[in-house]
Amino acid sequence: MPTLVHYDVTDRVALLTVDNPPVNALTPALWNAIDEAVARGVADEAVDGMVLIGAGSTFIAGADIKIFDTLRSREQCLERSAANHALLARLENATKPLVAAIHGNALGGGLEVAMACHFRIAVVSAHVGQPEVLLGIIPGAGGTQRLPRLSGAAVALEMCTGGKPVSAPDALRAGILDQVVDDDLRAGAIALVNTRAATGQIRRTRDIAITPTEAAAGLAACEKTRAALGTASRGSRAPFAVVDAIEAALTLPFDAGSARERELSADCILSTESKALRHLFFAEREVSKIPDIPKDTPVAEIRRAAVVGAGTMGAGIAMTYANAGIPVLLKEVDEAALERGMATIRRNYESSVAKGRMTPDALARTIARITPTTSYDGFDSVDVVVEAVFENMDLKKATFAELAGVTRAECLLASNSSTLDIDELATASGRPAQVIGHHYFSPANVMKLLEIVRARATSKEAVATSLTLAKRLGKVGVVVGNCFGFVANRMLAYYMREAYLLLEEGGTVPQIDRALVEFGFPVGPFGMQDIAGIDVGTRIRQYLASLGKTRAEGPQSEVPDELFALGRYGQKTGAGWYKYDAPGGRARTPDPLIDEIATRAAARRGVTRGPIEDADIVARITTALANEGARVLEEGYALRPGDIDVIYVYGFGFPRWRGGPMFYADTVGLPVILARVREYRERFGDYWRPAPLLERLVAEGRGFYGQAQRSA
Ligand code: 3H9
Repeated sequence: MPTLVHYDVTDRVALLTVDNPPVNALTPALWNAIDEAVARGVADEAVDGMVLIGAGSTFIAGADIKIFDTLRSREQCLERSAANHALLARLENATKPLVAAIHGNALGGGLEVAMACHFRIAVVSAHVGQPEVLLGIIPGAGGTQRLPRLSGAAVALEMCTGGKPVSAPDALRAGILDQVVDDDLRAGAIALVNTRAATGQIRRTRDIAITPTEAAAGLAACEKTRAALGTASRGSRAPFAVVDAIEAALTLPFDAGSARERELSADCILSTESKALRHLFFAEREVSKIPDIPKDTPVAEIRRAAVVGAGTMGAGIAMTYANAGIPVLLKEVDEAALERGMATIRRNYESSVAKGRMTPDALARTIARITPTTSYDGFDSVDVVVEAVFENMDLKKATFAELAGVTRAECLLASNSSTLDIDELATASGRPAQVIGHHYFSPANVMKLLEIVRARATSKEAVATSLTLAKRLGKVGVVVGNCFGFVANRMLAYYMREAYLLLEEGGTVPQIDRALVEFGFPVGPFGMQDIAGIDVGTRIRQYLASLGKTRAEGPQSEVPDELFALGRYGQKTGAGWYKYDAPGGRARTPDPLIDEIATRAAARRGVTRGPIEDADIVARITTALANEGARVLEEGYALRPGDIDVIYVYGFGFPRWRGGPMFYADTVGLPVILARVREYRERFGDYWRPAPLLERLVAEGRGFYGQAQRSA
């Protein structure tokens, strides 16, 4: 068994060094080891005080998140948190000064342990936080009771409901820390123990009194936070539980408040919301692990980049590189197109400055990293080129052939295509090992998803480089296979097919959008398409039709093509699925014309329109996603169900707290999903074919994540 807490005595101070790589997460064994080390320090006559410090890159980053899966009942949760509370009370009751020395992060249970110590010192670069709410839980080891006593209720509410860590200097100002040092943390902590030990000082956070005035202000802050959460945290329960627990800190003695925290915490741990968020925590980290690409695969350094095409996507991609500090050439065919692209970029940055998100200096520095050009000059010194020209195979092939001639042999050649075959582009380049898809989502400088499309001949180095680059660009890179639409848009075609058909069957645009927004999407399918542009989808449909193909099996609604024919492309033309106050405007109103068009389209297909329940809308759309997701998985275009979940959460705003379309399907139950697919097949036709993987999992009584599934 490795030693989880090392015990060394220096200058009559016991250094208790937590050593549980990679992030010193609190497992039950580590909790016990800390308990024992503190007890040893108290009993050690050669010791006047103790420092709790972390080995490696961080203090304690919180409870081991995997542990929550082992807690199956309320009783188990209550028992575990009562044990943790008791342990922290023992630390706090230590009769010699105990100092937490923080570097890296003190998060969740890590900050809770630190707050049970008598004093806290940190290096200036450290951060402290209570991010539990991002996992659908609340601080469950006294954080909701100790933090308001140190920082006041307002700061505690902000930290615990938002989950964002605060810097050491801010934490010092808020009273969470007692001292911040520039460098030698260990020496600073030992000195702090010695001064406190010399004067016999011990400060127990639990004993800090909350005055009636502070309590009244805190209760008002609780009400205000609840009201703000009412609109901001749709469907998410944990932030409200946090407020309830902090309210208990303000109104009850410490032990009673702690008991309330334990109850609220237990309910959250067992919630589906928390299971979904915990699943995503690990799924997001799993996406960068590719089974046949070892960790030590060489990764090219990206010092300079180029983007070809300064349309909406190209401009956004250039901004992404510039924001990450990477100089980027932005190429267009002529000065006019280039100037349009640069104007978009300038407008975007200026709007960030106007909103206070960027300083004018930063704007100047960042935009200076983008060099507009109409030639390939300088392409021989870039490490990556992203092709973002018009979605046309011949044009893209010609571009790749040119790029191979003007770049160095090792330069990565990435295509931002959302639909075209990357293998064809790879062949056209004559350098297939370097060719890969980098599929950004609009707006490219904002959306965090990057689909990394691995074509037949793409080298392992190109994939590994792309994953590392994605992180540097602030994106979540997910490696997918080279099928039509890749993973995100291939599944989206089924989502949109159902949205159009539901409209023809009698749903309305505002109703379908509202049902999906109430489910948790930030925007419904029609609102989303009005933003992206109805013309984009129609052009892809037309291109496919010319090849004798369709995006999704089943009936192709003619309604979107009719809107296209009317010049209703969405927000940009002032009308699409909705009417807008002006071209480019956002204030929208429903348009009765859509119902007329849908009624005619339904009549042509012999569909009788009638009322549809919101629940049926959600069921149809989420079932379509899960069924197609199962096919994508079985065909190997996504490596794991979690990859699909991450794609949908980051690419399309699938509600995080539902875990993504595959996790959500498991929570509904795959037998229920399969029964729906079969029912839809009866009602609508054979295009509703159950995915073989779905049928097999149901037959085996398993879910996408391997767990047992209840029967329908
Ligand atoms: C809590 O504390 C509840 C308490 O209130 C109640 C207590 C009873 N557990 O992110 P990285 C793994 S809830 C298990 O890539 P970075 C992670 O999976 C917890 N594993 O590194 C990865 O593994 P792998 C509250 C964890 O440098 C590896 O460590 N705390 C945990 O980009 C490296 O992680 C949090 O929510 C964990 N707690 O970022 C903090 N943390 O290499 C969660 C990390 O196999 N953690 N791992 O893929 C983080 O925010 C980031 O990991 C951190 C480092 C900022 C610390």
